Amino acid sequence: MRIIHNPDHRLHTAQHEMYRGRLVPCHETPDRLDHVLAALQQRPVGPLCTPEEVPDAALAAIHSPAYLAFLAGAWDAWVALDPANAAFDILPSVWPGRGFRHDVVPRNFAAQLGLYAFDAGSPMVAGTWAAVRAGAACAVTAARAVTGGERSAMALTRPPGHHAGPDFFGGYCFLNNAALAAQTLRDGGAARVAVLDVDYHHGNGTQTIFEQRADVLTVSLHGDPMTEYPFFLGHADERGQGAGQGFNLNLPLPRGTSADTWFATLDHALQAVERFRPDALVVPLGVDTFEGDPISGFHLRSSDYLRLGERLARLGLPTVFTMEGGYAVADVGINVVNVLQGFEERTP
Ligand code: Q9C
Ligand code: ZN
Repeated sequence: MRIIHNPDHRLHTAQHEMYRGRLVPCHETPDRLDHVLAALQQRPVGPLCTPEEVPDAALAAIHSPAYLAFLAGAWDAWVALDPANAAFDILPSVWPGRGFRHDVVPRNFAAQLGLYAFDAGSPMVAGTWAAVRAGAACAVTAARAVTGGERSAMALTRPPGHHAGPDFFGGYCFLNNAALAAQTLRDGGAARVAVLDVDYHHGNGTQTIFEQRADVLTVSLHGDPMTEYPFFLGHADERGQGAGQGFNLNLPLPRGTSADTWFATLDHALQAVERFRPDALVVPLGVDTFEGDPISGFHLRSSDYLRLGERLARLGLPTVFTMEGGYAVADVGINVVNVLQGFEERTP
């Protein structure tokens, strides 16, 4: 398996996220990726590469021009609000709730932040845009490798991507790496692409990006949004819209779900993927389903990730993995590399 890692991920190092009335240290930290790279040194599952240059047009296939321009200019606009802002992370504090307009982009940058953000837990810093652009390049490069004949590749990057939509950020995500990979596979000749999201949290951004399309099936296995983040999407009755009707599948599970129940539900997800007869697969891989994860509530053990990799490989599809959540930092490397090793061992 080819591993495309993001050499610029450390440029995105933020201080705080807003949680229940206070600023708490970020869960999504650079050492998450360092642990995966260290685990790969112990157990190399394939060549480690850096991303190719990716034109802005590739990003524009998934994200709106106004949103991309907002992200690119965010830090300068933040500091222009007040030079003292340079010492602080960018976080929003006002949103256009129900009754407000979403079709006018205010000139005030604090207002723009609220228009494009859906939470106050996803800080941006001076290097965020450079880091997420390089991350998107990892996703596109990984998908191109698979289009070019590699059986599988992983975009090993942070920050993650699956909560980011066409024109919104949140859940630590800014550009949707899994969607960029899926679109690159489509452009490379795959007529149908399946996305199977195994992160603890519902992949709301990916669902929203593809919900009107029949050429990309989105399936997500996640904590029930009645109690779990991102709360406002991810229910079982969301089956896609318009031409995409029937091409989204949500499998919500209660907080506290055991590994046995999780794998039984994964079987349903795998059957839905097989029925779709895709030409390629994208797996947004979050290991926040781990029993030791500090912000999640499933009970997978490290050995379960070997099993997950084997199950995914059994589909026999060209596969791109993207790195999503997982916050039990010291175990993130073992768990991610277990998935990749399980996948490789099942690959003929
Ligand atoms: N203090 C991903 O796993 N808020 N995003 C949790 C805990 C947001 C998770 C609050 C969780 C986002 C990619
Ligand atoms: Zn997650």
